[in-house]
Amino acid sequence: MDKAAAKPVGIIMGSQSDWPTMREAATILDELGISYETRIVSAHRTPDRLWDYGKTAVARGLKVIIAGAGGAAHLPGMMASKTRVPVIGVPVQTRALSGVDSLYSILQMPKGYPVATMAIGAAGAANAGLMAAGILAISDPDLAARLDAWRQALSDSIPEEPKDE
Ligand code: RP5
Repeated sequence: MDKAAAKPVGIIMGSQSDWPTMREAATILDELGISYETRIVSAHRTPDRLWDYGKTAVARGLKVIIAGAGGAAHLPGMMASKTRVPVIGVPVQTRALSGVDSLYSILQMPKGYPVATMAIGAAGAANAGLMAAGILAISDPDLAARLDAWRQALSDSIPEEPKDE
């Protein structure tokens, strides 16, 4: 396989219902010109797919995996157990427990298999995209410049004083 042409980021999620949240990560990657793939990979409903994805991640040239799931959110941790590719976990907000269930399911990994856990919901997904960009920027000066510009633009957009709505 031509690793130079491989997509460096995999965005995976437990369900189609996670996509509105995980799209926030994809939007950031689009803005920064980072290519990625998207897959539905459920720890519970498609465990063989999870296994195959983790087993082939390094060989396929993935550099970072962003994994979002809700409820009993085992996908990020199981993926981290299967590949040394860094996994960034996004706790998807749930109706029953507001995503605290997702957060706790992703956060408390046992020593040896880390998941970089983001905030619950859309902000967490966007930050996962930015975290992935930061990791890739370590060895990509052009991307580093784009990320610096993105951060500066956000900073510049914040007014110094509040105004009446
Ligand atoms: C998890 O269960 C998924 O990540 C999703 O957040 C949640 C609910 O999935 P659906 O019932 O909407 O498919 O596995």
